Amino acid sequence: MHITRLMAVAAIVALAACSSDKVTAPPPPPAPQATVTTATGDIAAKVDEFRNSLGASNGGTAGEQATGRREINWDGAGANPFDNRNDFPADFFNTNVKSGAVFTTDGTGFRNDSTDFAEVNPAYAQQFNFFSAKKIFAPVGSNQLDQLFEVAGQPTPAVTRGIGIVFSDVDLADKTTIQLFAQDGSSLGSYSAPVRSDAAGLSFLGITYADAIVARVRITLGTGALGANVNDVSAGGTLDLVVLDNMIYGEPHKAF
Ligand SMILES: [Ca+2]
Ligand SMILES: [Ca+2]
Repeated sequence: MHITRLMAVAAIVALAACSSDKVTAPPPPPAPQATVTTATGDIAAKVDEFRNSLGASNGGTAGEQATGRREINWDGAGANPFDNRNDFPADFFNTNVKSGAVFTTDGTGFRNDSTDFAEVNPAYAQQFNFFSAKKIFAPVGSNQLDQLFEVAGQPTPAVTRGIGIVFSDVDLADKTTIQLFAQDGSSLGSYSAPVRSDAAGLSFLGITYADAIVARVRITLGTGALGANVNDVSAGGTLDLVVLDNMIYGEPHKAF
């Protein structure tokens, strides 16, 4: 009897503690609101709209700028020594050109290509197109790469408001994606590039936030890596092969 009464009291105390926790626990912070821009077919107007939403171009100006955007189009003469090879430097766009972007991949390298990757596989000349003439880009031995941000011209981690990417030859829905990560490594969300609407095959996907909260983006290109004997799903193959062209992102601001 006595023991039963004690247990009942203990249960009431435990319930009271639970109830008290519920009242005092702060509500979870709201998820940051993303603004998503997509286009396929004639994407030029939407790409310009996205550029303007980030502000004026800061080109390759070294040092953190207060506002504006950066853009990589792969076409500059400075990249010529690396064209059509498999060793494009991962930090080219914050050392040679000071645009605040560095790349990593689980593949074996990166390729900046002026031939629509025809030297990898002649069939690719019919698959891929550029948005900005005429070089396009892909990781080697993987269909995934990460972009990290640094203060322009410095090895200092940075965060950006967002990023937009032009993709070539998206055939399958929800396979070509941009996933964004905060400084603490948590995912802010994953978004899919639209399937191409015409033979020219370009798609655009851009994601921005009100504040610079993006420390890293993971870019997944279709369902497999390019290869000499690998054909696209639209050319008798089993994989959706996708490459990328212009990357447009908010000015990288020093991360704290
Ligand atoms: Ca280009
Ligand atoms: Ca494809």
